[in-house]
Amino acid sequence: MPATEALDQIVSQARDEFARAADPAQLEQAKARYLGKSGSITEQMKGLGKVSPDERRLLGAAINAAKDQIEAALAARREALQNAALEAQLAAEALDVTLPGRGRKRGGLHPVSLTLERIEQLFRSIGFEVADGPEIETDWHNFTALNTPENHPARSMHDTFYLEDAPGLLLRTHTSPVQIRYMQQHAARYAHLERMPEIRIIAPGRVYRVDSDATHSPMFHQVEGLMVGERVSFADLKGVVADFLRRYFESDELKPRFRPSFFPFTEPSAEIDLAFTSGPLEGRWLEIGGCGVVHPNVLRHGGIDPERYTGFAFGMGPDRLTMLRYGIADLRLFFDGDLRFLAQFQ
Ligand code: 2U9
Repeated sequence: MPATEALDQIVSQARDEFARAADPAQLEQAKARYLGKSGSITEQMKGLGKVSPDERRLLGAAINAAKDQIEAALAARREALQNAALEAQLAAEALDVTLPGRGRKRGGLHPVSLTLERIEQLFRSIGFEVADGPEIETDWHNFTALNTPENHPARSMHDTFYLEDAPGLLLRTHTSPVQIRYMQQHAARYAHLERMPEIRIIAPGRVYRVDSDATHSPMFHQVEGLMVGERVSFADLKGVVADFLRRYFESDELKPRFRPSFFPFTEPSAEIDLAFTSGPLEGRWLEIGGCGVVHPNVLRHGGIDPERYTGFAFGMGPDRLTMLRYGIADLRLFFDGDLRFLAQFQ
């Protein structure tokens, strides 16, 4: 075969192979077979030494022309593969810039948080401080200090969540232990004074009981109040609670009722009921909470002399207060986390 024909064949073979290369790696391998150290073109070059000078000039020019053609084909295929890769990447990462944005919705407070803030504000305005404490409590702070006897049903596993691996610890069943801790600190802090300043606090927060249905959740909220001082009486309690309810419901059209009851930590004790004298809830008595004069044993556990100081305490359910204020029938709506419900309070 004449040398130029052989070169034409090599060029057309190279073009075919480059076209078949599906990716840059395959293309580089094909290139080596023609332009590499022992590639076809290189082999042709080596043969030049064996021919006469005249022939060498002609053949050399022909080989160089073939090499140029192969290099051009290689460059064209390289560019084609690069373009294809770019197209594929663009297709895979395609963005529809005409889609509407997702936006960023404004968050808001949970309805029960709104109620707690409102309660705190109302009590601050009459000189009460807001106190808090741990949700994991000792049996002593939650029950013993509150005059709750060893055999009281509230202490049973059916009513209280106990910590399995920590004897003596439980999830607080009321916020009362906050008041015990506060009394102890307050009594110690002012022990040097002739007379202890009055205690006026509320303790809002989460509490836990083994209970779950339409009106009970294993976690719910409580706000308790405590006032201790010389000559603090049940009359003060009635005034503070009645005033709070009128301001909370923004209505003078309501009647609070103090119905005799029993709690281990207060004596005497009362349930707080409420009736509206107008509006959709008119005439029905609603249970709002409990209250009483702090039991002498409880004051003693708080480090306070019950011969000298007296106090009142009350407890209310902010979940219940929120339901009444907004007319909500099912407590579980508060804890399901459904934004369609929760967003209505913003
Ligand atoms: C101390 C002393 C006494 C707080 C009180 C109640 C009555 C009461 C309920 C309200 C709604 C529980 O969450 S609820 O179901 N609370 O009935 N709470 S007297 O008495 C105290 C608190 C602290 C040191």
